[in-house]
Amino acid sequence: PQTIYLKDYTPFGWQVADVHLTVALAPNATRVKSRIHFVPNPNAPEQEFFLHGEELNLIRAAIDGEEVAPEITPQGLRCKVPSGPFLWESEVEIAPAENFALEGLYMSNGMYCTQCEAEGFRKITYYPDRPDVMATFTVRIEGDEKVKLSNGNPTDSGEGWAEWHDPWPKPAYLFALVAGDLVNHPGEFTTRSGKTVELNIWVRPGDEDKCAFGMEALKASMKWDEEVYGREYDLDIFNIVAVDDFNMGAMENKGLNIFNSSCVLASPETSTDANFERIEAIIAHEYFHNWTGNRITCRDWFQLCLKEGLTVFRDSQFTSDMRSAEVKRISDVIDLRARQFPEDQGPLSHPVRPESFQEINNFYTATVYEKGAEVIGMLKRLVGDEDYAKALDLYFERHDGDAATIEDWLKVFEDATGRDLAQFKRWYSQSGTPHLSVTEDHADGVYTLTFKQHTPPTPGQSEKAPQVLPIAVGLLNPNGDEVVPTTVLEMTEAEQSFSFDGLSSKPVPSILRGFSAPVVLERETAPEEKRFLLAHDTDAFNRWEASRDLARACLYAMITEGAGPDTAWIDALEQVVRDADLDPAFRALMLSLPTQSELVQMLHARGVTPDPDAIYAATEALKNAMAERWSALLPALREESAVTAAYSPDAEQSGKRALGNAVLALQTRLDGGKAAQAQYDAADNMTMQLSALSCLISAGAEETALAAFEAQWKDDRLVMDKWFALQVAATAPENAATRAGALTERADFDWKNPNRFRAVMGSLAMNHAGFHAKDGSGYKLLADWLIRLDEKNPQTTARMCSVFQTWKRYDTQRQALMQAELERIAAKPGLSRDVTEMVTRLLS
Ligand code: BAL
Ligand code: ZN
Repeated sequence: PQTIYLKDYTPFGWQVADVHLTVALAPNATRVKSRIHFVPNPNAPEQEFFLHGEELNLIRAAIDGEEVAPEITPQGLRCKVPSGPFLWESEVEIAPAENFALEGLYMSNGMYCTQCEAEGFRKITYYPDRPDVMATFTVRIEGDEKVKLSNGNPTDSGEGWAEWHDPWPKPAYLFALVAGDLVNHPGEFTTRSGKTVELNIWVRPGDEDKCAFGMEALKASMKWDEEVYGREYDLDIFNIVAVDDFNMGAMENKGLNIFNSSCVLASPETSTDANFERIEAIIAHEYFHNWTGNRITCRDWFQLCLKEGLTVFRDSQFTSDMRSAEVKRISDVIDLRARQFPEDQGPLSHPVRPESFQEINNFYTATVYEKGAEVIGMLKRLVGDEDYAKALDLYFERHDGDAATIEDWLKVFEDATGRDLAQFKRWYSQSGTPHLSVTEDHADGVYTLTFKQHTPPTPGQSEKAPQVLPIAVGLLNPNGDEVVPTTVLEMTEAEQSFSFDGLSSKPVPSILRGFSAPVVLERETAPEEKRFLLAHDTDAFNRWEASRDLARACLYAMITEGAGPDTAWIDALEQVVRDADLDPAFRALMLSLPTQSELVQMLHARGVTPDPDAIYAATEALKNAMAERWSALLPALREESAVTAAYSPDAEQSGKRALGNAVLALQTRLDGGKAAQAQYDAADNMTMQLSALSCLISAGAEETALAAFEAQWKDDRLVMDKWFALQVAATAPENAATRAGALTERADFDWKNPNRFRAVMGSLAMNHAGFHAKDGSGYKLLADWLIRLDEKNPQTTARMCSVFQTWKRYDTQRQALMQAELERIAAKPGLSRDVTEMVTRLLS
């Protein structure tokens, strides 16, 4: 496959004045006619006229009304064109019913829908399918389907046809079309300038009762973006459509957002609290793209983080405002460490703005999204809230209607704040996770912290330069009072000291408050100091982190030295967990132990080969010790966290349920599932039902509940995804691969549906010791299915290959087994470009 480089960027030779499409729908023979006005681009070098196009059957092409015979290649077509402006017309035929890649125009449960980002539009018609070519679109849809939707505003319709016009110039990746027998949940929003916007969530008949929450989340997002970023909606209508077969979570097509049904449909009976929160965040994320992504888009796909990092940052701000900012921050860091850190520290490591790719779909990663958002968080911390707001205003003012770059983005901050961001820009070009170490000194009333940073080499980058690190620090005196409130130290050197005067006694530092930079903090601290911070730190993140550090240290000793559980930590934690003045959601997070992925990273960083079975055994032993030590406390905690009011997915109730269910998991270790069975039987919402089921599976006491759950929910695809997933994720490691394999034998294992495939195979990878079973059965099962799925859906297959990204960290036997599976995948004849790139990088 061809490698594409950022340095080779060249503008397209023509601008597109407007696009008219007529799409005549038929499952196996949809006809797409295009009429496109091209005008030579004065800012582009001379070039041949090339339009992208893949898997299209060209029926006719004409220039200014005269038929032409272009040269067709697997990637598109070349044609001789006039030197001035001209009208291009083409007609192609495509088969949406045979499109299982779910890119371009395809069918899902009888409805037509599209996914064009990144490069799917070229599977619909011949076009310069690149984000810097922006045009207005007029779309006519012909077909018998009751509902026919496209971008922009509806302009006209009649029996068997509907027309839409999008007045905002956009790249082709934001094109969308939906047609089907759908029903809508309507709503309305009045913008701050008094314009009424029609809102709809379109679903399959039967799902109408699962739209109300999404609609409220949409309205809240629209209001929030006006209040916080001054951004108003710009069309008469905003449509959301739920689709069952979808590769990603959702897509921000202009005025017509298409959602994986799992990311929009919600009801208390079928969705967990976590589902509700995620749905709220994704609806906000896609809506926020209307400005950060659509009105201002990316010049090329290397700039993906320009819209994704910023929009993830914005949606995390939104969730922080809607719920608890502290809980959101801790949850984001758990996620960053579980997904982005391993990526940044392994063979798939790449900069937030990559400089080359073969298949752009492989770069919709935690690095581009989540580290991209962290970079913006650091920028905001460095310039301050006021200057951040000034810079964003300037960004919207200066670049509205542009296809912009990271250079444009940083220039706005430089111009708005007078700062030089040349060094800060390394966050976009340098891959890898910086390690930050710190030593302290106290003499003559002066307390000094000395930091050292270094970033280990990553693929293609052996030498690393120092990054700009905003290090938020607070100091506590020995009584636990804060003597220096949170202060941001700006580190720019490889080694740098910062001093604080007037401190007669040596303070206790709270370093990297709020996880102010995405680094690995290396600091050997006495357990007493950690317990002190656990008890006294005013920064919620660092309070949580102090406990996490103690848990990591305890598990390290258990794994490597066969030590027993750290009862001093368990007792210190108890004080926090039983503190009724603290948010129950925070207390629930305090109860969660380091993820297996986090432990693998820690062991690897300390030169210990991680043994998945030992990690599992130590974690189990620690949980058992917590349960036993707190046997009297647990029932009281569950009572305290009981919710008696009618179900609401709000932060308050869901926090209580999170605490209660974390406690239930511990209780199950003492009673073998008795309390869990009682909760299962009494549950009237999915959060309580599913947590109870999870506990029963962990206890090996699930047979009755599992069957009851299946009988109750067999007709609900999204709930059954949970049933599939939980059995594999929560089962004992020795059963995981067998169980996953057995589930794939079922008639309702619809493996072409990405949600169902991920429910089983993604959960297998999540069952760490199960996936890494010594006999290689987990690896083999997954590889068998990846090979099979690649023939239908390369994008989902390629994403799932990343579960092998830590393969070189394990013992030689496991390494050899994983390498063999990766090589088996690589050797598959006809392997997709997507998967070829992934396995090549993994094996390099
Ligand atoms: N643009 C792809 C889906 C998302 O990030 O919103
Ligand atoms: Zn996005």
